[in-house]
Amino acid sequence: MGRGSSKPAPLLDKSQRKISWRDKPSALQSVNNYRPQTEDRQLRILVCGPVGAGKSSFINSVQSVLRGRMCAEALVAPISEDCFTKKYTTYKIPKGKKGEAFYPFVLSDMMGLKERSRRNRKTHVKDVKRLLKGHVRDGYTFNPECKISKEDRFYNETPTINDKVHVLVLVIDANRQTLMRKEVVDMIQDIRDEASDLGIPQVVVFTKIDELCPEIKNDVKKVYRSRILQEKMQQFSGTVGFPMNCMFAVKNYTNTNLDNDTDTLILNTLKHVIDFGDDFLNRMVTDQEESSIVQEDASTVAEFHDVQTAQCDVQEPLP
Ligand SMILES: Nc1nc2c(ncn2[C@@H]2O[C@H](COP(=O)(O)OP(=O)(O)OP(=O)(O)O)[C@@H](O)[C@H]2O)c(=O)[nH]1
Ligand SMILES: [Mg+2]
Repeated sequence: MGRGSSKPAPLLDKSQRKISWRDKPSALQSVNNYRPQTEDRQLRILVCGPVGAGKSSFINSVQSVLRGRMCAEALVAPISEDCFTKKYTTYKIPKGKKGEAFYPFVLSDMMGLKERSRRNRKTHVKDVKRLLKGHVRDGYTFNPECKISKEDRFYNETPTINDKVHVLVLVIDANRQTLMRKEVVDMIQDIRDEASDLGIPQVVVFTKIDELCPEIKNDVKKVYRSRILQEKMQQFSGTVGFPMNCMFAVKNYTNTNLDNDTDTLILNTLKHVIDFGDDFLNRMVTDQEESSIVQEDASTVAEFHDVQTAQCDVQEPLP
């Protein structure tokens, strides 16, 4: 608190998160070292959230950090554009210079949530539900008027574990979260409920923190010391019922050059997202393996039963 002033200081004494700002190489290394427990498995991160919150920019930022150069594969809205992303698109990130291999996680981008009619909102939530279960193929264009039908060529009747979503990232504009319309908050809660029913972990990523206060704009390392950001997170946590330890903040790359601190913050967030998703992916794989063992056991019992019945059929009648 400043002397003689009732206004609280913009910075908290202590950072609310531990981030090794000087150790970007080990943050990068830990993302580079990530491998799902089972080979051929791919971790799917679904990036969801209100229109214009910075979803596509977040995907580009993650790509930029991992590739060490600015990437703009996911098209980003010019400031005035509303609902810019309309297609469900999954981004793979090449690993290594020659692009021969990819990271074992993908980021899926989708149309933003906005305050439409009640019917349109319900449609959107139904689409997200199908996305979470892996029923929507890449390239699907969202239609607010009707959910994807089972006859649609982008409908996937038999999703594999890799098609399903393993972690849901809710991207929220830190400057607008309190202005979010009730309809959008309701949609977020409905989507959360769907994800929770499926056991999918959820993470919130606050964006545009550089516009939130001059302290962060001047030095992104102050992010978790910013009083206003902490307040925003707490408000959001209260409104939407999100635990604080599942909430993170990033400054997306817009038109700036890459810098170590912004990279470190994005990597730190990404690592948490991967960890949450990986726990769920492993659980899914274990459940699937167990259910296939149960199925195998059941068919072994059935085969044994068939053999016994056949043996009984050929037994000589007792004298
Ligand atoms: N200053 C600042 N601007 C950002 C940040 N993230 C995104 N933006 C800007 O916000 C605008 C919207 O970004 P997008 O990434 O297109 O947002 P979106 O959520 O994908 O938008 P829709 O696809 O329309 O739902 C763009 O003009 C971005 O440059 C950020 O962290 N800081
Ligand atoms: Mg977008």
